[in-house]
Parts: sequence; structure tokens; C-alpha cells
Amino acid sequence: ELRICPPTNSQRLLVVANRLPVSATRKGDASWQLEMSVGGLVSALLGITEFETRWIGWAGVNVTDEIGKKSLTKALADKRCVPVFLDEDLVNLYYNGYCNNILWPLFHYLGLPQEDRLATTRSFQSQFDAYKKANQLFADVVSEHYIEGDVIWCHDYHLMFLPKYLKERNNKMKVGWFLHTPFPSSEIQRTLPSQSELLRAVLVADLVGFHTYDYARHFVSACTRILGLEGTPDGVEDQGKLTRVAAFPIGIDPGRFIRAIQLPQIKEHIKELEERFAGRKVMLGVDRLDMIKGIPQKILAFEKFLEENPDWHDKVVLLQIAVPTRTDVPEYQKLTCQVHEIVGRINGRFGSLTTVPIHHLDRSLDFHGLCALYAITDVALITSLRDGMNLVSYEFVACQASKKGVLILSEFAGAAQSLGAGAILVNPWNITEVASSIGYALNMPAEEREKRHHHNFVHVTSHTSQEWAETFVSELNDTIVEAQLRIRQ
Ligand code: ADQ
Repeated sequence: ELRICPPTNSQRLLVVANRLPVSATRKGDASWQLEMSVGGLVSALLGITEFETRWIGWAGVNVTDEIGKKSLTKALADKRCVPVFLDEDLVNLYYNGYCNNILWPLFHYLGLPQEDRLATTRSFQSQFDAYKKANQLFADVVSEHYIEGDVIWCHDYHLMFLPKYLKERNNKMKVGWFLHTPFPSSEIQRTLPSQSELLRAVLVADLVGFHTYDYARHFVSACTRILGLEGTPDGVEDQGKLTRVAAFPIGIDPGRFIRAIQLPQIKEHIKELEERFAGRKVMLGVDRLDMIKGIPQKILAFEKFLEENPDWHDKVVLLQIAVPTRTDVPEYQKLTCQVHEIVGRINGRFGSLTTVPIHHLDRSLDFHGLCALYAITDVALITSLRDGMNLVSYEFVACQASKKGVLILSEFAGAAQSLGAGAILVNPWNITEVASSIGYALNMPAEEREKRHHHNFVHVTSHTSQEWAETFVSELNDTIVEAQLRIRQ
């Protein structure tokens, strides 16, 4: 449920992201079913409750008729959400194409798709044009709802032109932009044909934020090396105009998880799961089924561990929950088949008539089911090849107050910088290292587990999504005041 709490801060905040926190399904001419969307951005934004917030974004559905548009707008208004309508062709070129086939892999160091690099410049150009057109449509809706004094917070790689298009409409708007993915080294960024235009569009924002200092540094380097601008300790300067660039590491709403695992029905569910897996250690992976999450690499490392440790065959189980995502993109369909094939092979190899070593579910779990799984886990295994932050690692820690399980975490997730001292950090490409870390984690003495958990728990409970949002918004307000003072001087 999207919580609507009375705001404690009268500041109006327009949160603009490609997807609204709810997805809509049509049930009749004018009737809609609204469900929470799954993903890190939604999880983080739900923690923001202190501002008078409006959400602006696409509801994940193609609506072409006026009755549909009006009724959906009305249904979403109750959730303080405002829809941006994108037609099917545009979604295909802008969202499946430029966002998910070009920017997403590039920002995660997977490079540009081969076919675009070789011949089909037209397809690349049409995707880029669609990207700009979609950003214009977002700017139209934001302008319609803007009231002077509002803070506009644009989110993620889908909306890199939005700061520019908003300021072109009204230069007084306070505009911040935050990237939820990594920002790659400028050597990767410069391979993108349209990189200069994208960087310049983002630089129109007053404040540009990233999860880590490394990503912020890469962005500043891209602006200095590719655009020839000046990098300063505060950001990037272009002809006297400073764009402030800084790191704002995201967090979760830990209380939501801590409270959930105390509920009687969840305690009951935890007990059932413990009985179900009695006598076996539980390892857990929770990811969107995406190539950046390193799911095949994770399962191969688990296979290597089983190969080298026959004593553990019937004493450990890996639960891998993978929520399908971007299912109409061919690369994601191939990934699903690849994962199924490896899981089948390993279960055939190491399973028995009564047990299998891997339970793989291609679906999302409800919040309470997810909390119960986090709570019974002995070892969480997160092997992203790259990840902006990775909130699953935070959620796991929040639910482990009594069990004090071990977190194995990719060194290429942003979370490695905050939870690194408590987690076992691994290179997900190094299957041998991950396999031996699994053994180390399963055998870890209680004292070491407690110490590591304590470190992570303190971090997760003191760096919340609420604090993240407050810091970003107050920094944005300060940046604007400082800019006005500079102009007056
Ligand atoms: P994501 O790539 O979606 O987010 P992550 O940060 O781990 O990755 O968040 C995933 C969220 O979806 C979590 O809240 C998790 O509980 C939920 N989820 C995942 N699988 C699920 C399942 N099977 N069932 C139910 N819920 C599931 C992007 C970036 C991250 C960054 C976030 C926030 O890729 O690096 O941390 O945004 O900025």
C-alpha cells in the first residue's frame, strides 16, 4: 500500500520517475486495478514521507482513449500520483530501446549493443529522438502541476533531458537529478554517440546526485574530458554557472522491516519456513532477473561449492527469488532460459528423490513473505556484476536482528562501500573466490557473525531513505540560495 502520511514539512516535492510507484491494469472502461511496482527505486521512494509529495510518471500501461486517460488520472489522484501517457511505439523506442537496451547496459559496464555500433545508426537515432520526445512529455506534465516554490526531483537514467526541458520552460524551477545506477568511467561514457548532449542536459540541473563518490567523480571527469568544462570540488563549472555534484547514498525504511518481522502472522510464517528447512542452512538470493545481478555467476559458484564440499550436499539449500523484469526485451528472455538451464543441471546433479539444492522462483514475493525469508536466512548471496547500490542487502540486514546471518556481497555494488566492513566482499566474476566465501560464511563462528552483523545493522538503521531524501532536498535548496548570492555579488 502506498502510504499517505500527513507531511511534517510543508515543502512541496514533485518526484518524477519513469515509473510511478503503482502499476495500473485496466479492469473495465473506466475501472482500474492499482498494484505496487517492484524495484529499488520504488522501495526507496516509499520511505519518503515528510514532504508534501506528488509522484509523476508512467503507469506502465498503454492508454489511448479519453475515457481511459481520465479515469486512470482520477484513480491515481487518490495516491497522489499523476500519470504521463506514452504510446506503444514511444515506449518501445524510448523505454525498451534507448533506456534499457543502450543506457542501462552501458552504465553497468556491459557496453553498447553490437548492432547499434555497427550499421543501424537510424535505429540508434530514432531511439534517441524518442528518448528526447518522452522527456518532453514528462516536462509538459511536470509544468502543468508545478507551483512556484516546488522542488522538482528527477530520477534516473530515463530522464536525463528533463532538467534541460524544465528549465527551458521556467528557469526559476528548482531542479535536482539523481542517478540510481552507477555512473561509469568516462572511457565507457564517451563510447555513447549522444554523450555530450546528455551530459549538457543533466548539467542544467541545480544539483546532480549519485550513490557513491566514485560515480560522482566519474561524472565530473566525463564533463571535464568530454565537454572540456572545469571540475571543482563542488561540481562542474560552465561559464560561471556551477552545477553542484555530490554523493547521496540511499537507504531503506528499516522500521518497516523490523516491525514486520514482529507481527504474529509473520512469526508464524517464519516458524513454518524453519520447520520446512530444518537441518539445512538457508542461503538466499533476491534479485530482479537482470543481467547486472550476476545470477548465473552466483549459481555456478554455488555449484562449485557443492562440487568441492560433498559433506554439505544435503545440509544447505539456495533459495533464489528472481522477479521477472523487462520481459519483452530478447536479452532478458535469453537470460531466463540460461538460468533455468543451469538450475536444472545442478538440481539433477546434486538433488535426491526428496530434496534439491536450489529452489528457483521466477516471481515476486509479497512484502511479508519477503521479510520472513530474510529472517530465516543464514547467508545472503548478492553477486551483482555492477549495481548502483543494492537495497536487498540492506533489507536482509534489517531482518536479521536475531539470526545474525552473513552477507556475501559483490565488491561492484555501491553497497560494498557502506556495508563492506560487515560483509564478505567478493568479485562475482571469480567463481572460485565466491565458492570459497560460501564455505567461509557457512562455517563462520557466532562471535564473528555477531560482530559483522552489528556493523551492518548500525549502518542500515542510521542511514535511512528518509534521511537520504531530506539531505538531497535541503542541499538543493542551499545550492539555489548560494547561486542567488553569487549572482548578487
Ligand atoms: P534495483 O536494480 O531494482 O534498483 P535493488 O536496490 O536491490 O535493485 O532493489 C530491489 C527491490 O526490489 C528491493 O526493495 C527488493 O525487496 C525488491 N525485490 C527484488 N526482487 C524481488 C522479488 N523477487 N520479490 C519481491 N520483491 C523483490 C535500482 C538500482 C539499485 C539501487 C536502487 C535504488 O539498480 O542499484 O540500489 O535502484 O536506488
